Amino acid sequence: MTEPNKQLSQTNASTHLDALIVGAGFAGLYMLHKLREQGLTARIYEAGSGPGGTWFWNRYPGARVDIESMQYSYQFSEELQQEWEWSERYAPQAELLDYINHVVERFDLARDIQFNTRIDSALFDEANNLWQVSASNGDKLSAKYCIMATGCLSAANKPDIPGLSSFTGPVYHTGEWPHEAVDFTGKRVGIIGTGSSAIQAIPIIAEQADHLTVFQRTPNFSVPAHNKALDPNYITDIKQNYTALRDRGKQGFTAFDTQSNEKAATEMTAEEIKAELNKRWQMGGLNFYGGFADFMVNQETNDMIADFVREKIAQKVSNPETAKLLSPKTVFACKRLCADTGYFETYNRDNVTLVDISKAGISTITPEGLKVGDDAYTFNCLVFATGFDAMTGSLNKIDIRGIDGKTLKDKWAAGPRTYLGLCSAGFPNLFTISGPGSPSVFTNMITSIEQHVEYISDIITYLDEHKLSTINATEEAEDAWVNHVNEVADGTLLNSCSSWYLGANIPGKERVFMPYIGGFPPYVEKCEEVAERGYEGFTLA
Ligand code: NA7
Repeated sequence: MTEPNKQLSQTNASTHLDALIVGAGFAGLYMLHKLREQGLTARIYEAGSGPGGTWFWNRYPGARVDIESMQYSYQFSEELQQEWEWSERYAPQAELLDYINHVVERFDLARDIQFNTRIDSALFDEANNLWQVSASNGDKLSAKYCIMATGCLSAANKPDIPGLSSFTGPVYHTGEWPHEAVDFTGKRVGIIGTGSSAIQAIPIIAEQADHLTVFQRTPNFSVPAHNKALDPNYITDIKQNYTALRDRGKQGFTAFDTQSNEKAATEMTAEEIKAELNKRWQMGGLNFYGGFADFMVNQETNDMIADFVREKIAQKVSNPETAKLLSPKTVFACKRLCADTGYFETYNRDNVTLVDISKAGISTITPEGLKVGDDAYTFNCLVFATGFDAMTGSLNKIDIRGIDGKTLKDKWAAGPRTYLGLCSAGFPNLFTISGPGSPSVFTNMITSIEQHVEYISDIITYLDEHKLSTINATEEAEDAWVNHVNEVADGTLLNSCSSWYLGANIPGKERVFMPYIGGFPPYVEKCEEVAERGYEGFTLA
């Protein structure tokens, strides 16, 4: 370990750190704070010009979190959770960014963050047990630990459609939205994609634009968010009992409190089922997941929920043909459930057109629009709401080489392989926060991030206390974990469609269910068991 609390005043060539952290989102920021508390030298490298990760980049109209703000926040600091005031049930992007900036200031984090700089490569130096790292600004660093806090949904998916460069108007991607407000007033807009981002953006763009054309490949299930201003009494009540809410959250499958019904639909009467569906629809948002314990594994239950949502869509959309096109045919929640504000109703507007591209596909982008088969559509602005190369995209952009110079990208060519979503065999002292193979996107990300950060921090303390240099997952433990992750996914209905969970949205990407879908509590239990057994499944040297 280097000198305790030694701070790096500025970046320079050949800096040595105890830990290098990549990414200044929720994960990287808490990791930095935690390691500093341990007396380690740590520094974040961040590609963006500010902190925030997802909430720094996704500034599209309507961007907001789909987990209730009172739960989608850090819980490591009681003072922080008491002092921060959320204004809405689901915080909008700007407020989330304010919160993140407040955290940065409160814990004095900015002095150890290098913004506007990408990490290009991280090579494990076996002779010295150090990571040798190069950054886009020319910095060369060595670090004992390399911590990838690169996010699950941070590498934008930009489909390579012929003719794109010929388009004469502005082109936007929801995940890389400009910092200045984009005004669509009087414009004709085309938007590709109907996932969560599009479902949030479409109602707002439709209100501004002269005309909006939505190009849909696959319709998505969406339930009303029922967003609203938060009642101060409600906030006070939660703050007085915050620990209880957080505990309930951590005991739940998704690591947030959905007031879940523990019963499977098969254990309920027809009246109880009807009442539960109506109750969940009224609650709105991702609380909908908490309705029936068996919705991911029982086809009949899943069909019944799917039919209920399809009926709601039919009631909301006046044109039956449009309603049919907007009705998903897949398993309910096979793609991540969306939470909307007036999404389906937007298609009742005269200035909105839905175009089905599931059969013909977009053949070419033209200077004034695009073509689907032989049909031409014209617009002045084009929005890609086409999502992300999830879970592995950002890691694969970095040249990461472990023992014997093997690259992580090659190792993961047939799908990511990790032990607990934290480490990959052959890459000692390299950690991924909420990496593939961890519950991550199936949970409240902030709670999962905190669990990972604290776990990594404990590992580092353990290594220091036992005067050990490296921790490396064994191939056997990794194989067993990968098999377990696959088995759990295979036992559900969720690998039946082309979702980003499977990497199926990216041409050429291996189809492997990437997140761990066994639930937050069993995952934490497994991590604790591993630690109690002296980090079973890892080689400590
Ligand atoms: P998503 O959910 O991956 O949605 C992307 C959308 O873009 C989806 O409708 C895709 O259709 C569509 N898409 C992607 N590539 C193409 C091409 N090449 N042509 C036409 N349409 C395409 O991304 P979001 O940003 O909305 O949300 C990501 C997550 O962020 C979300 O799940 C929440 O967790 C928050 P497809 O379904 O692949 O047919």
